[in-house]
Amino acid sequence: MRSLMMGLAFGAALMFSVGGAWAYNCPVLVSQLKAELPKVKDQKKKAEAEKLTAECEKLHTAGKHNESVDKCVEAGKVAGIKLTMSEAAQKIYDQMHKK
Ligand SMILES: [Cu+2]
Repeated sequence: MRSLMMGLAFGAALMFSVGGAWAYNCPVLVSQLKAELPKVKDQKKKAEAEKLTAECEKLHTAGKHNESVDKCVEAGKVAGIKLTMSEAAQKIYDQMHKK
């Protein structure tokens, strides 16, 4: 019983810390996009990526970090911007998207 409680407490702590790192990742991606977007020459791609970046920010504010990161990654792909995530965030992202 005691070990189960410890396990639960540990699990909750782990989830919290990972969730924290994950949530923190959206603003990191948004700032990377915003720094690179002005350099995008293709106006159509730029506009599309700007729209996706705005959605990413909105979703992050709404607490939907999974969807938010997805939008940012999509924006990066559209605009050809290489985004870098923290190692922890990259792991979660890979896990979410492995089939
Ligand atoms: Cu977020």
